[in-house]
Amino acid sequence: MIKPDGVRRGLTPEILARIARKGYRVVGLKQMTISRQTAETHYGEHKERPFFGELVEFITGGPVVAIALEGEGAIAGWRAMMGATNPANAAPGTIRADFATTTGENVTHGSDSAESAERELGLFFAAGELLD
Ligand code: DAT
Ligand code: MG
Repeated sequence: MIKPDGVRRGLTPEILARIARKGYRVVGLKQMTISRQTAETHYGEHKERPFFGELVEFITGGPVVAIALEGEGAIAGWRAMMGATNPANAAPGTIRADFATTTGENVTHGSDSAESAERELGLFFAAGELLD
């Protein structure tokens, strides 16, 4: 997902270009504004954390671009392309190192496991919106 800061800053084409260069196939793509309820479900694992309220405000605060990627090792590979959660710790050349300065607004999201990917794809896409 391209988060609201990335969309607002016009980074969508740059990020899609990186995905294309890497070779992942885009099987779903849509710009959308996430409801509060969907955001709270999406980030449910963090609901006891002190930053949860801010996180939900941020992610619902403007349109995001939800992207369903397909490819060998795409889950770990996309997380590697994003870099560490805190941009200060992200390796040079990663999206978060190149485009972000704060953990709270770190430009992109990526599912962290097959189970999360399945759950998150279900939150953001209806079955008919994904290519076979
Ligand atoms: P990731 O997005 O790398 O999977 P995460 O699941 O630990 O990281 O956290 C989800 C998001 O929550 C993260 O992208 C930004 C925000 N976040 C995490 N830790 C934070 C912190 N200490 N302060 C503020 N926001 C934080
Ligand atoms: Mg996470």
